[in-house]
Amino acid sequence: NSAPVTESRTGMSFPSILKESQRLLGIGLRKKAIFGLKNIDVYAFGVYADDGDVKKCLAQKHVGPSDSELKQKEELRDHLMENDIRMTVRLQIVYGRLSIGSVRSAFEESVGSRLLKFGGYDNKELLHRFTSQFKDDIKIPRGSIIELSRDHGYILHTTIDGKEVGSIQSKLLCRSILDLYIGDESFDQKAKEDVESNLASLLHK
Ligand code: DAO
Ligand code: DAO
Ligand code: DAO
Repeated sequence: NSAPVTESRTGMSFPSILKESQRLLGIGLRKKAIFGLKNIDVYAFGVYADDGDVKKCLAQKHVGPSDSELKQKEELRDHLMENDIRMTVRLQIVYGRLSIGSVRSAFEESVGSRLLKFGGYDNKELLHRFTSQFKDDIKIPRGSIIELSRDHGYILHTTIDGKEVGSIQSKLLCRSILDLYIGDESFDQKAKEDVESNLASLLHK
């Protein structure tokens, strides 16, 4: 079935198939506390993976039959994040007043914490050099669509409203970005659980 799926809290609608072969596996919501007071809904996100790549990869994956169902699901999710599977995280902006400065600092904080977690990589200067490329004149009003796509060879492509703004080859960066959305401390537990259930059902097909 190919009907779009709506994120219930924001009403943002996600196509069930992207780039012809990437299937929607989970959706979630990124919130942010501002001034330690109020939680704003920043964007809704959808996580996609290439069907063929996933099937090939799951076919090679041996899940311990004696492991609990939960453990099996976690293993599948880890496997998805670690391997050379084409994936996309699609962000649909909800908060209409994002400044590029706040995007830079959120990026440095969230992505920075994961680079440290997976790479032991704590180069603030480099991160800052990277985010300084987010030009002040970029506009991301409500409804803007940012896609972060991992291509074969661990190349991360970033597009805003369909226009490529950059690409970088780094397994560590791809892993770090995916961890924000479907890792153990995902922005939204529901997205992570959706992905686990969908992978498990693909495995048992
Ligand atoms: O602009 O003052 C403000 C508050 C908004 C903070 C939101 C930060 C979240 C940014 C991540 C966006 C990535 C597209
Ligand atoms: O929500 O903290 C977060 C992570 C946001 C990652 C978004 C990357 C956006 C990169 C393009 C921005 C260009 C202004
Ligand atoms: O991938 O093994 C590697 C090398 C590490 C490169 C990390 C680059 C991170 C720099 C910040 C970029 C944020 C997009």
